[in-house]
Amino acid sequence: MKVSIIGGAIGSGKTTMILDLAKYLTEKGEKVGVIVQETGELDYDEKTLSELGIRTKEVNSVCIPCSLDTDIRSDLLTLKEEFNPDTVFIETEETVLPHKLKIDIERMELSEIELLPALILINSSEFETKADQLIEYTKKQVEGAEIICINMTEKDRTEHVADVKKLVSELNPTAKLLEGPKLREEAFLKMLLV
Ligand SMILES: Nc1nc2c(ncn2[C@@H]2O[C@H](COP(=O)(O)OP(=O)(O)O)[C@@H](O)[C@H]2O)c(=O)[nH]1
Ligand SMILES: [Mg+2]
Repeated sequence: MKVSIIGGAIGSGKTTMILDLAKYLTEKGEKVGVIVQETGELDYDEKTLSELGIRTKEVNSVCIPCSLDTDIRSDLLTLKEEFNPDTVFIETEETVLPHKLKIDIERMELSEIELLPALILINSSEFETKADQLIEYTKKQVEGAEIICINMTEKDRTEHVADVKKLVSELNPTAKLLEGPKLREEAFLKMLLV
Protein backbone atom coordinates (compact mmCIF):
# COMPACT_ATOMS: atom_id res chain seq x y z
CA MET A 1 0.00 0.00 0.00
CA LYS A 2 1.51 3.30 -1.13
CA VAL A 3 0.99 6.28 1.16
CA SER A 4 1.20 9.82 -0.17
CA ILE A 5 1.21 12.78 2.23
CA ILE A 6 -0.04 16.05 0.76
CA GLY A 7 0.18 19.28 2.76
CA GLY A 8 -0.02 23.05 2.42
CA ALA A 9 -2.24 25.96 3.34
CA ILE A 10 -6.03 25.94 3.24
CA GLY A 11 -7.02 26.77 -0.34
CA SER A 12 -3.72 25.65 -1.86
CA GLY A 13 -5.52 22.94 -3.83
CA LYS A 14 -4.88 19.79 -1.77
CA THR A 15 -8.37 18.30 -2.04
CA THR A 16 -8.57 19.12 -5.75
CA MET A 17 -5.22 17.50 -6.45
CA ILE A 18 -6.03 14.40 -4.40
CA LEU A 19 -9.32 14.00 -6.26
CA ASP A 20 -7.48 14.34 -9.59
CA LEU A 21 -4.89 11.77 -8.55
CA ALA A 22 -7.59 9.45 -7.20
CA LYS A 23 -9.51 9.75 -10.45
CA TYR A 24 -6.38 8.99 -12.48
CA LEU A 25 -5.66 5.91 -10.36
CA THR A 26 -9.21 4.57 -10.14
CA GLU A 27 -9.47 4.82 -13.92
CA LYS A 28 -6.45 2.55 -14.06
CA GLY A 29 -8.31 0.10 -11.81
CA GLU A 30 -6.54 0.92 -8.55
CA LYS A 31 -8.26 1.19 -5.20
CA VAL A 32 -7.73 4.52 -3.50
CA GLY A 33 -8.22 5.58 0.11
CA VAL A 34 -8.12 9.09 1.53
CA ILE A 35 -7.41 10.19 5.10
CA VAL A 36 -8.16 13.82 5.88
CA GLN A 37 -6.94 15.66 8.96
CA GLU A 38 -9.96 17.81 9.44
CA THR A 39 -10.45 20.95 11.43
CA GLY A 40 -13.61 22.11 9.75
CA GLU A 41 -15.96 20.93 7.09
CA LEU A 42 -15.22 17.91 4.97
CA ASP A 43 -14.79 18.50 1.24
CA TYR A 44 -14.88 14.88 0.20
CA ASP A 45 -18.61 14.22 0.10
CA GLU A 46 -19.90 11.23 -1.80
CA LYS A 47 -21.43 13.55 -4.40
CA THR A 48 -18.04 15.08 -5.24
CA LEU A 49 -16.45 11.67 -5.46
CA SER A 50 -19.12 10.26 -7.74
CA GLU A 51 -19.26 13.42 -9.89
CA LEU A 52 -15.58 12.96 -10.57
CA GLY A 53 -16.15 9.36 -11.58
CA ILE A 54 -14.65 7.97 -8.40
CA ARG A 55 -16.90 5.30 -7.05
CA THR A 56 -17.65 5.56 -3.38
CA LYS A 57 -16.44 3.53 -0.51
CA GLU A 58 -18.10 0.16 -0.86
CA VAL A 59 -16.67 -0.18 -4.33
CA ASN A 60 -13.54 1.59 -5.33
CA SER A 61 -12.57 4.46 -3.09
CA VAL A 62 -12.88 5.19 0.57
CA CYS A 63 -12.43 8.32 2.61
CA ILE A 64 -11.80 8.59 6.34
CA PRO A 65 -11.99 11.94 8.10
CA CYS A 66 -9.80 12.02 11.16
CA SER A 67 -9.59 14.64 13.86
CA LEU A 68 -6.13 16.03 14.53
CA ASP A 69 -5.59 13.93 17.63
CA THR A 70 -6.81 10.72 16.01
CA ASP A 71 -4.12 8.17 15.55
CA ILE A 72 -3.10 8.05 11.89
CA ARG A 73 -1.65 4.65 12.61
CA SER A 74 -5.02 3.14 13.44
CA ASP A 75 -6.60 4.86 10.40
CA LEU A 76 -3.97 3.32 8.13
CA LEU A 77 -4.40 -0.10 9.71
CA THR A 78 -8.20 0.07 9.46
CA LEU A 79 -8.03 1.12 5.82
CA LYS A 80 -5.59 -1.67 5.03
CA GLU A 81 -7.63 -4.28 6.83
CA GLU A 82 -11.08 -3.30 5.65
CA PHE A 83 -10.42 -1.94 2.16
CA ASN A 84 -6.83 -2.77 1.24
CA PRO A 85 -6.28 0.19 -1.14
CA ASP A 86 -3.35 0.33 -3.55
CA THR A 87 -2.75 3.97 -2.67
CA VAL A 88 -3.75 6.12 0.30
CA PHE A 89 -3.62 9.91 0.26
CA ILE A 90 -3.30 11.79 3.52
CA GLU A 91 -4.44 15.42 3.30
CA THR A 92 -2.79 17.13 6.24
CA GLU A 93 -4.05 20.04 8.26
CA GLU A 94 -2.32 23.26 7.22
CA THR A 95 0.13 23.55 10.13
CA VAL A 96 1.38 19.96 9.82
CA LEU A 97 4.83 19.33 8.32
CA PRO A 98 4.35 16.51 5.78
CA HIS A 99 8.02 15.43 5.92
CA LYS A 100 7.78 15.06 9.71
CA LEU A 101 4.57 13.06 9.45
CA LYS A 102 6.31 10.84 6.92
CA ILE A 103 9.10 10.15 9.46
CA ASP A 104 6.49 9.45 12.15
CA ILE A 105 4.75 6.92 9.91
CA GLU A 106 8.08 5.33 8.93
CA ARG A 107 8.83 4.86 12.63
CA MET A 108 5.56 2.95 13.06
CA GLU A 109 7.15 0.16 11.02
CA LEU A 110 3.85 -0.91 9.50
CA SER A 111 4.28 -3.82 7.17
CA GLU A 112 3.61 -3.49 3.45
CA ILE A 113 3.53 0.29 3.50
CA GLU A 114 5.55 2.30 1.03
CA LEU A 115 5.76 6.04 1.66
CA LEU A 116 5.76 8.31 -1.38
CA PRO A 117 7.67 11.64 -1.34
CA ALA A 118 6.31 14.26 1.08
CA LEU A 119 4.53 16.85 -1.04
CA ILE A 120 3.33 20.39 -0.40
CA LEU A 121 1.18 22.67 -2.48
CA ILE A 122 1.58 26.43 -2.66
CA ASN A 123 -1.06 28.83 -3.91
CA SER A 124 1.21 31.04 -6.00
CA SER A 125 -0.60 34.37 -5.76
CA GLU A 126 -1.08 34.04 -1.99
CA PHE A 127 2.56 33.19 -1.31
CA GLU A 128 5.12 35.62 0.08
CA THR A 129 8.35 36.34 -1.77
CA LYS A 130 10.63 37.01 1.22
CA ALA A 131 11.64 34.32 3.71
CA ASP A 132 11.06 36.55 6.75
CA GLN A 133 7.45 37.14 5.70
CA LEU A 134 6.60 33.45 5.81
CA ILE A 135 4.78 31.90 8.75
CA GLU A 136 7.20 29.60 10.58
CA TYR A 137 5.39 26.35 9.74
CA THR A 138 5.12 27.36 6.07
CA LYS A 139 8.85 27.96 5.93
CA LYS A 140 9.50 24.58 7.56
CA GLN A 141 7.11 22.84 5.17
CA VAL A 142 9.03 24.28 2.21
CA GLU A 143 12.41 23.42 3.71
CA GLY A 144 11.45 19.81 4.39
CA ALA A 145 9.26 18.84 1.43
CA GLU A 146 10.51 16.44 -1.22
CA ILE A 147 8.12 17.70 -3.88
CA ILE A 148 6.86 21.28 -3.99
CA CYS A 149 4.01 22.15 -6.32
CA ILE A 150 3.51 25.84 -7.06
CA ASN A 151 -0.15 25.74 -7.90
CA MET A 152 -2.57 28.09 -9.65
CA THR A 153 0.21 29.96 -11.46
CA GLU A 154 -2.29 30.79 -14.20
CA LYS A 155 -4.03 33.13 -11.75
CA ASP A 156 -0.82 34.88 -10.71
CA ARG A 157 1.45 37.50 -12.31
CA THR A 158 4.46 36.02 -14.14
CA GLU A 159 6.97 38.10 -12.12
CA HIS A 160 5.36 37.06 -8.84
CA VAL A 161 5.47 33.38 -9.85
CA ALA A 162 9.18 33.81 -10.65
CA ASP A 163 9.84 35.41 -7.23
CA VAL A 164 7.96 32.63 -5.43
CA LYS A 165 9.94 30.04 -7.35
CA LYS A 166 13.21 31.77 -6.48
CA LEU A 167 12.38 31.89 -2.77
CA VAL A 168 11.23 28.28 -2.69
CA SER A 169 14.35 27.00 -4.43
CA GLU A 170 16.57 29.04 -2.09
CA LEU A 171 14.84 27.56 0.95
CA ASN A 172 14.95 24.05 -0.47
CA PRO A 173 17.43 23.52 -3.31
CA THR A 174 16.93 19.75 -3.44
CA ALA A 175 13.14 19.41 -3.67
CA LYS A 176 11.51 18.62 -6.99
CA LEU A 177 9.75 21.80 -8.05
CA LEU A 178 6.60 21.57 -10.15
CA GLU A 179 4.36 24.29 -11.48
CA GLY A 180 0.62 24.32 -12.18
CA PRO A 181 -1.44 24.14 -14.42
CA LYS A 182 0.98 21.56 -15.84
CA LEU A 183 0.29 19.65 -12.62
CA ARG A 184 -2.69 18.13 -14.35
CA GLU A 185 -0.71 16.52 -17.15
CA GLU A 186 -0.27 12.77 -17.05
CA ALA A 187 3.53 12.93 -16.94
CA PHE A 188 3.34 14.99 -13.77
CA LEU A 189 0.76 12.75 -12.17
CA LYS A 190 3.01 9.78 -12.88
CA MET A 191 6.00 11.50 -11.32
CA LEU A 192 4.09 12.28 -8.13
CA LEU A 193 3.08 8.67 -7.80
CA VAL A 194 6.44 6.97 -8.47
N1 LIG B 1 -7.26 27.96 -10.92
C1 LIG B 1 -7.10 26.89 -10.18
N2 LIG B 1 -7.92 26.69 -9.11
C2 LIG B 1 -7.74 25.59 -8.35
C3 LIG B 1 -6.71 24.64 -8.65
N3 LIG B 1 -6.75 23.68 -7.70
C4 LIG B 1 -7.74 24.02 -6.86
N4 LIG B 1 -8.36 25.15 -7.23
C5 LIG B 1 -9.48 25.83 -6.55
O1 LIG B 1 -9.00 26.38 -5.33
C6 LIG B 1 -9.96 26.24 -4.28
C7 LIG B 1 -9.38 25.49 -3.10
O2 LIG B 1 -9.05 24.19 -3.49
P1 LIG B 1 -9.03 22.94 -2.48
O3 LIG B 1 -8.59 21.78 -3.30
O4 LIG B 1 -10.30 22.82 -1.74
O5 LIG B 1 -7.86 23.40 -1.49
P2 LIG B 1 -7.43 22.78 -0.06
O6 LIG B 1 -8.04 23.65 0.98
O7 LIG B 1 -5.95 22.88 -0.05
O8 LIG B 1 -7.91 21.36 0.00
C8 LIG B 1 -11.15 25.52 -4.90
O9 LIG B 1 -12.10 26.47 -5.25
C9 LIG B 1 -10.55 24.85 -6.14
O10 LIG B 1 -11.52 24.70 -7.14
C10 LIG B 1 -5.85 24.87 -9.79
O11 LIG B 1 -4.94 24.11 -10.11
N5 LIG B 1 -6.10 26.01 -10.52
MG1 LIG C 1 -9.08 20.34 1.47
